[in-house]
This record gives sequence, C-alpha cells and structure tokens, in this order.
Amino acid sequence: MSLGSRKTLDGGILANMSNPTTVNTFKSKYRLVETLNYLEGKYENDIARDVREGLTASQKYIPCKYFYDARGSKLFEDICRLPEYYPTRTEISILRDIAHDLMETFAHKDLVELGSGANWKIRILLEAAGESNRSTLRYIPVDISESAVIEASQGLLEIFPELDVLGIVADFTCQLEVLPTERSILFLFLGSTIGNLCERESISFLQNISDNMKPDDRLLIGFDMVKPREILEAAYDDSQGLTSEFNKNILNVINSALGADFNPSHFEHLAFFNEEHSRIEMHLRANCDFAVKLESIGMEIEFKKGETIHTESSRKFTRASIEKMASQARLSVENWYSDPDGWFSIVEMIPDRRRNNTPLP
Ligand code: AVJ
Repeated sequence: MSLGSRKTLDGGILANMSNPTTVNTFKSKYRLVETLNYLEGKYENDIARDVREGLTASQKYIPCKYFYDARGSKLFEDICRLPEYYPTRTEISILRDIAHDLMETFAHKDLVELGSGANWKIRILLEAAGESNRSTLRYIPVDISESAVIEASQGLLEIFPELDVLGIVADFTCQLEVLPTERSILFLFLGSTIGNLCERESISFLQNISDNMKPDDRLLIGFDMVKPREILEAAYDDSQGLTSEFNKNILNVINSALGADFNPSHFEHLAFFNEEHSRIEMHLRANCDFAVKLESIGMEIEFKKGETIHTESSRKFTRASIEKMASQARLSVENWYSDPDGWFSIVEMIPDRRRNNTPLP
C-alpha cells in the first residue's frame, strides 16, 4: 500500500485519496481553475471487480455508474430534453421557484454538487445568487465523468468569470472524504440520483453525509415521486430510442475498459416499473445465444436467449418513504418543495442531532 492509501468499506483500496491528478488547469478572468481526479487507477480496479462480480451473479447485473463515459453523459443530457422524460424539467421548475430564497444570503460558502453532470441546474442557483455572492462562494462539482466536470466548469466560467470553481472527479458514494471542509457547505444531490442507490445504500450514504455535516451545513436532495405506471415507463422507454442507446452504451464502456467483445445489437432495451420495490428497472435482454470474452479479466460469459443484464434501478419515492429514510439516516426534513402535480420533490435536510446516534427500534 502506498503512502496515503486506505481501505474502503467494501474492501477496495484507494490509492489516490491524498494524491489526486490535476487533469485540467486553466485561467478564468480572475482565477486559476483546477480539476482534481481522485478516480485514476481506482476506476480500472473497480470496474474489473464490479463486472466480474455482476456477470457471474445468477441475475446478471452491471452497476449503473458505468453508463457515464463521455458518450453516456452526452446521451443522458439528450434524454433530459425528451418530452417523455419529465424529471429534469420538473425539478428545474422547482429550482427556479426556490432559487432566490435559497441563494440571496449565500456568501463565503461552498456549493458541493454530488453527481453534477451538466451545469443546467447550478446555473439557475448561481444566477439567483447575484454577482456579489457569486464572487465569494465556491462551486465544487463532483462527478465520475471527467469530461462532464471539465465541460460544466468551463461553461460556467464563461458566464460567471468571477466564480471560484474546484472540479472533483470522484465516486461520491465512497470518496466523500476528499471534499474540503473549511467552509459551510450546501450539498446538492439533485436529479433523483439517490434513486440509483438501493434502500440500504441510500441510508448509509445519507448517514455518512449527515455525520460529516457541520452545524451550518445544509443538504438539498431531489426525489422522483411515484406516479402512474404509463408515465414512469414512457420516461424510460422513449419513442426516439435514446434511452435504449444509453442503456446499450454501458456495453461499449465495458468493451473499452476490459477488452470485451460485447455486440450491443445482441441485446434489446427493457424498462418496466417494479411496483413491489417501487423502482423502474432497466435491463438488456439477449436476443440469441452467444458468449462474450472479457480479455483483461480473463473471462468468458455465456448468454442464453431471453436472459437479462440488470443495468439500472431508479427508485420512485413517496413523502412517507422519504421521511422514513431521512430519519433512519439521522436527518430531519427542514423544507419540502414540489411541483403542482407532485411529480418531483426537492427536500432540504439537516442533521438530526436530537437523536444522538441511537439507532431506531
Ligand atoms: C440520472 C439516475 C436520475 O434514473 O432517471 C435516465 C438515469 N436512466 N434514463 C434516472 C436514467 C434512464 C436517471 N438518473
């Protein structure tokens, strides 16, 4: 183990926690802008382990974080503009409503966006902050996609040259320790990205944030709410086939990361609402029998016609399920914002110090 490396909860080794690579440095009008990559080296390890585990399970699966290479991040942006994909525009309409109140006194603090992706949402908040607040705050986008972090930062600095940006390329589910803590933080976890974590993972993730929050810190989370099945399923199986392309792109990511020979045309896109687990599931279903070689992990995996790879779960929430999760994670709900139809919610949470870390019965 090299200096500064540590073991993660899941037994992996993080070699770069104190040694990020600076991947991009450029000058805005006022400042030097840096992007730090904490994933380098770790990503290759993780994807090999995750794919080996996922493709040998009885229900084959691939973790959905591997959707987001440069092409996958772009495809997701295109999905966000689809008429069927309501979450993004609904969340943005809520953000527009609350941006002013949220940002008018936001100065000398850090805005940490977990799973930042494109810069559409943060632009709304930064605009509402006004130039004088904007020149004292710092924006810290955290994303697994290096291209998304760099492009979003550069785009923002063109509009707001006075802004201080620190880009971080990291896996926010297990690398929260890399975040600076000197100043008060408003954490943003938008887009219902939390829906990608299963119940257990989301509780321990939120608990981890809660335990590390300082008294003045705040957390805003976006949740996609339960609604009629037809609306949910159309959002994940659009008529232009973009979601299908996005889903199949995960195979290209694995082909290039692990020297695999997946043929995406051997799979069909499948998306359905699993009511029991209150989640949309996306799968890739084999349309014939074949085998796939994964060169760099020395494996060959057989597929039978009709068999699926589970590529994503996207949980849908109710007010009750959110409140339950918050209390299990030692967070208390401070404010609740929704659109008129109740299709999406943005919830403000703070650590629940009263509970004093005693587990619930
Ligand atoms: C980025 C995880 C919020 O679950 O709605 C969109 C990803 N998958 N279409 C979602 C996604 C298929 C999206 N999240």
